Amino acid sequence: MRRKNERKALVEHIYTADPSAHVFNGKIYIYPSHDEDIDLPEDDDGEQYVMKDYHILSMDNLDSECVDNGLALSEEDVPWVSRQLWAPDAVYKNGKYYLVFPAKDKDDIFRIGVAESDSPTGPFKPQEDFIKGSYSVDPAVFLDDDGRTYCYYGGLWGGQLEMWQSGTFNRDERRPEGDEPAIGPMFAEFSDDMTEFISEPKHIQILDENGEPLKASDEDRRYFEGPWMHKLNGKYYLSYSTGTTHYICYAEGDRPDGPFTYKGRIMEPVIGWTTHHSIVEIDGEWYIFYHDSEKTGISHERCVKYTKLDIDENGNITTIKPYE
Ligand code: FUB
Repeated sequence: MRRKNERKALVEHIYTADPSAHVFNGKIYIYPSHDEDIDLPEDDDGEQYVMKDYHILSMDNLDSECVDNGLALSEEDVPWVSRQLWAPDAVYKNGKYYLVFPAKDKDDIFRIGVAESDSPTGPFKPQEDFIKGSYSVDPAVFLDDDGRTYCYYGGLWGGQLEMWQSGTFNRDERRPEGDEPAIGPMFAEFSDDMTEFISEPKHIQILDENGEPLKASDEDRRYFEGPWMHKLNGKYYLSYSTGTTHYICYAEGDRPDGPFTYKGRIMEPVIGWTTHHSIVEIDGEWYIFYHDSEKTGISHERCVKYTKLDIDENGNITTIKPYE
């Protein structure tokens, strides 16, 4: 039986995407991007994703009305930002809520910043500068059982991840091809006060069934953007978008920093170019929050939805066909 709000747009008065869902104090909070209603062509560099601020959504439970809690952070509030506030996430630590978000700096390079608040819905006060050593997009924050906090991040093409292969930013860097290993997502550990990375950021390896790194040509399985981490029965599950082939896939590992072994597909393509999700346990059941462009047919005008996930005791996830 479907829940009242299942597979429906949670709000329609603004466009929302890239939902990072969490339960804080028994209530559901969703940290999405806020898509602008703007007439721009599709472009591989993502210029049409012109997001200027964040609004946090909340629900008392999965069947209740989804509330837009208003402006939480705006690009003008952040000293280092020039434009494009893309997919954020949030974590509750030390009695504070931290919003972790990517945006382009004054040199038009994507960086990752942190803003804090006493409330899960903001307003959030940004740190003066981006996290030293951070780059690219789509930070997902994972608070492990031992209190350590990790950041998974990175996105190809418009997200600029491949432009850092040499260790410095190079807009013309060639992309790996064919049998070359695919570029994995980034991993770093946050300091306890969430102001910096205390480990050297490193690429995570996603391996195939033979223990070999996934290849660049394996577009049905290799990482593109939108990482998420969930933990079940002591195992770590990294899920992500394959970008060009539009799947959400997952891989399993024994440690938070991998390596991870590819396990399967979580979701078939949604309407729209991008697919981006989060996975959260609510009242003992697992749910995936995701977005699509069913309402508009326009890739950069998206709506956030959720649906239930079937996960067995071995962590296997049944693939979702979003329109069946
Ligand atoms: O929303 C802008 C970008 O589109 C995100 O950073 C990607 O994950 C994709 O959803």
